Amino acid sequence: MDTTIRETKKKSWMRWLWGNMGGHRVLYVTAIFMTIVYNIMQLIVPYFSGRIVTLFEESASSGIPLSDNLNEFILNLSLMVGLTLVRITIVYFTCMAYEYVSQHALYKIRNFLFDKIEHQDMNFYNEYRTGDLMTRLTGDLDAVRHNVAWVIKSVVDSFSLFLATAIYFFIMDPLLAICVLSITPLLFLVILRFKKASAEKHRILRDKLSGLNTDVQENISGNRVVKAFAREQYEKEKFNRSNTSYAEANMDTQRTWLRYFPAIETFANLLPVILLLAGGMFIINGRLTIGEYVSFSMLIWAIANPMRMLGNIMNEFQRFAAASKKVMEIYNSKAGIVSKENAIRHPDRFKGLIEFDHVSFGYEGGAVPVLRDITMKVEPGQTVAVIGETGCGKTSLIHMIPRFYDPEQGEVRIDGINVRDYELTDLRHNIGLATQDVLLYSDTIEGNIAYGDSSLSSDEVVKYAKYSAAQEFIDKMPEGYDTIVGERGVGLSGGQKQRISLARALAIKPSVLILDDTTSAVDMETEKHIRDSLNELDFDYTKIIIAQRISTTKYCDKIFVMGDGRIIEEGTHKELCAKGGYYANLVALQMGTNLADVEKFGKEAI
Ligand code: DGT
Ligand code: MG
Repeated sequence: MDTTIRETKKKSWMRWLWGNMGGHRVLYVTAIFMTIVYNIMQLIVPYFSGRIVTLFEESASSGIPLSDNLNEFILNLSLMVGLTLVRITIVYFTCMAYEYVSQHALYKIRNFLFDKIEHQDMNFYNEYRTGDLMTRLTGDLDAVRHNVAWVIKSVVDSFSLFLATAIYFFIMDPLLAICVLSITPLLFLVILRFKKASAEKHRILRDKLSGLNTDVQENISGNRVVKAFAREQYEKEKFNRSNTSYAEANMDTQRTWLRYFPAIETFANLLPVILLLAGGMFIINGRLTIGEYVSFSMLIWAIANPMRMLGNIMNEFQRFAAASKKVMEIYNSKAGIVSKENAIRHPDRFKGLIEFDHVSFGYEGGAVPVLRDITMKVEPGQTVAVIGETGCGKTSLIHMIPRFYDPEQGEVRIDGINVRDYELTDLRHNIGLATQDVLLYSDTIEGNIAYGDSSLSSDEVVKYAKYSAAQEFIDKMPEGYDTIVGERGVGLSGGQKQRISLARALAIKPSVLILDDTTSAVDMETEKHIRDSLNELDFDYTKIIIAQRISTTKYCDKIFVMGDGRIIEEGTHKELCAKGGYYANLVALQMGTNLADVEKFGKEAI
C-alpha cells in the first residue's frame, strides 16, 4: 500500500461505530437495554403457563374446584396477556430505534467518506479503482449498517435470552439446568472454529464483489472501445469469469457455514431430548412438578434458539468485519497533499511569477523517475510553451504547479513562495487548467463552463465560449447552452470538448492558465482564433501551453524543450531555430523544409 494512504491511529470497529453514533448514543444504549428487558420478558408466558397448570394440578389433587380460585386464575391469565402486549410494544420501538440509529450512522459515515474521497490526492486515485470505491461506499457500507441494526441487536437478543433462561432454570431446578446446559460449551467450541474458518472466506468474498463491480464500471464507461473493437463476446466472457468467481466465493462461504451448521443444529435439537429424559425422571421421582416441567419445556426454545442463532450471527458478523475493514481503510486514510498548518492564505490574484527550482519527481514514491532537476522561470504575464516527445514528462511537470503531486527534490514557487506553503484551495482557485484528458460532467454546456464559478452569469458564459471559439458550434445546437452533454462529454467531438474545457478554465479568470495539449484536436484556423482571443482577455495572467505544433509555440515568449524529464533547450522560437537542436529539427519536420534553412532563417523560413 502506498505511503500516502497512511492510516490514522487504528480504532477498533466498536469505537469507530460508537464515534459515528454521535447524537443517538443514548437512544442506542436504551435500545440495547430494552432488548435485554424484552428478552427477560420472554419468560412471562412460560412462567404464567406453569402457574396456571399448577393451579389446575392443585385443584385436581385437593378436590377444591378451580372456580374457587377463579380470581387467581384470571389474574395469572391477565398478567400473561398484558405483559406480552407490553413486550411486543417494547420490541416494536426497540427495532425502530436500531433502524433509526443505524440509518443516521450510515448517513454520517457515507458523507464523511465522500468528503474524504473528494479531498484525496492523485496517488489515492492511482491506487483505488472506481468500482472498488463504489463498492466500499455502497455494499460494504450497508454491511456496516446491517451490523448496527441487526447483528449487534441479535447478539444482545441471543445472550440476554439465553442468560435469563439459564438463570430461570437454575432457580427452578439447578440439577435439571446443569443437565440441559451441559452441552453448551461444546457448541461454543464449534462456533469459535466456524468463526476462524469463515473470516478469510468473507474477506475473499468482499474482494470478489469489488472486482465484479470494477469490471462492470470499466465496461460501461469503456463501452465505445468495446464496440469499436467488436469485443462484446470477449467482455462477456471476461465478466462471466468474474461473475463465476464471485458466485463460487459465495458458495464457498455458504459451504463453510453448511459444514458447521449440522453440528450446531444437532446440539440445539439435543436439548429437548435431554429435557425429556432428565425431566421425565425428575417427575417420576417427585423432584419436579408437572407445572415446573411445563415451564421448562416451554422455555427450552429460549436456550436452543440462541444457540442456533449464534452460528448465523457469527456468519453475519464476519461479513461485517470484512466490510468494515474496507470502509475503515478509506475512513482513516489521509491525503498526502494537504494545506500545511498555518498555510498562507492568498484569496487575491497571483502576479504570476512561476519558478521551478531544481525539481525532481517520480511516480510511486520516486520509483519511476520522471522529472530530473528541472529549473525554469516564467515571468508574470508571459506565455511560454513546453514541447517535447510523448512521455517525456510535460504533463507531470505542469501537475506540480497546482500540487497534484509534490516534488521529491527542489521546489516550485509562485510569486516567490513555495506552492506547498499556500492554502491549497487558494492556490488551485488561481490556476485555470485545461487537462489533456477532457472530462465534462453530464450537465448542460453552460453548467460545464461555469463549473469553477457557479455565480457566473449567462453573458459571461457566452463571453468565455467566444474566447475559446466554442460559441459557433454551441449556437448551432438545438438547445444551445442548455444542451445536456452525456457522461464525460459524450455527444461532442474531441475538438468541441477541448474548447468547452478551455472556456471552463478561462471562466475562473485564473492568474495562471495551463493548457495541456488543449488545441491538439482543433483545426489550425480555430487555433489561431483561440490564440488571438487569449491575447484579448481582460485580466492579466501567465500562460503555460503544452503543445506539439510549431504553429502554437512560435508565438510564445519562451519555449522549453523537454527530453527524458529534463529541459534540454530553452529560448524563443528564433533562438531555438538558430540552435539547430531538437526544436529546429521539429520545425524542419513540421514545415517540410530542411534543417539548414530553419537554422539560417529561423521564423522567416516558415
Ligand atoms: P504526452 O502527453 O503523451 O505528450 O506525454 P507527457 O510528456 O505529458 O508525459 P507524462 O508527464 O504524462 O508522463 C511521463 C511519464 O510518467 C511516462 O513515462 C508515463 C509516466 N506516468 C504518467 N502518469 C503516471 C502515473 O499516474 N503513474 C505512474 N506510475 N506513471 C505515470
Ligand atoms: Mg501529457
